[in-house]
Amino acid sequence: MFINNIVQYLNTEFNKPILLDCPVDWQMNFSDSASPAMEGITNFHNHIMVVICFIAFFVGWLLLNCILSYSDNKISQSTKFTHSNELEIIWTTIPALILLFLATPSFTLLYSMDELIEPVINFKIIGHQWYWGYELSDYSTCVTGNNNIKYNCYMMVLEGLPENRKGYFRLLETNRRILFPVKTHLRLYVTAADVLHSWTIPSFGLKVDACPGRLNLINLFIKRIGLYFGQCSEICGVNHGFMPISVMGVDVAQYNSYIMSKVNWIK
Ligand SMILES: [Cu+2]
Repeated sequence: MFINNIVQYLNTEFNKPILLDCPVDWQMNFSDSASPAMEGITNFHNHIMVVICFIAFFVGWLLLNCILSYSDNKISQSTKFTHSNELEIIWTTIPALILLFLATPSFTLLYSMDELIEPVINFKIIGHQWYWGYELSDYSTCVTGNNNIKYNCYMMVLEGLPENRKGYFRLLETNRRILFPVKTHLRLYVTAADVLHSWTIPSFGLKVDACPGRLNLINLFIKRIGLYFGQCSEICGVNHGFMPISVMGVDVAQYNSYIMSKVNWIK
């Protein structure tokens, strides 16, 4: 009963809901990446895990050796060892080199995510207690010669989902899905109307604080068509867990026809 025309439009277009990036039971790893930023994060995670495993095993081995060598019956041998310049140099330089080895890709990733690229579309995101509001102004005006597109996305309750509920997710579906074109540079402006919120989509590697009175901007480049989910990630009140984000990445042509069809769709 809450299904609006966007969902219907998408469903008729694709003939079925596309399920690419939903969370799965007992998920251990990241969501599949859908943006260069998330690819970078996943690669960095893999890189750092190698170092973490090495350190964990090495420190574990050292501890075990200490326990075995410094036992009561060997204490006379170990007390003779008091000082070593060589050892101090080694245990200072090696961790410093490891930190350098981690810092280089970390900063590279951080600054590459902050890079400002001329966006095709500017999109405003406003956090409310407890739903998300969206605004598209420049692009819709440009394409349609008309007004802004503004809408709010509320979570769909279980009873609001379609009959069979197949392909729909409890606590993740919204009455309207945000539509983004893929392979297009987007810029998101994130703010809040009341308290702190955080707009998050794990598959995009995005997490932007929505602060009242402040505009945070972030770039987004979606690499593939799909349905992406996220949730508010800054505790914002009693219904914080019930303001999900549902994004559909579609072809540019499809996106344009959607914008054209929404010329008078202003709320
Ligand atoms: Cu929240």
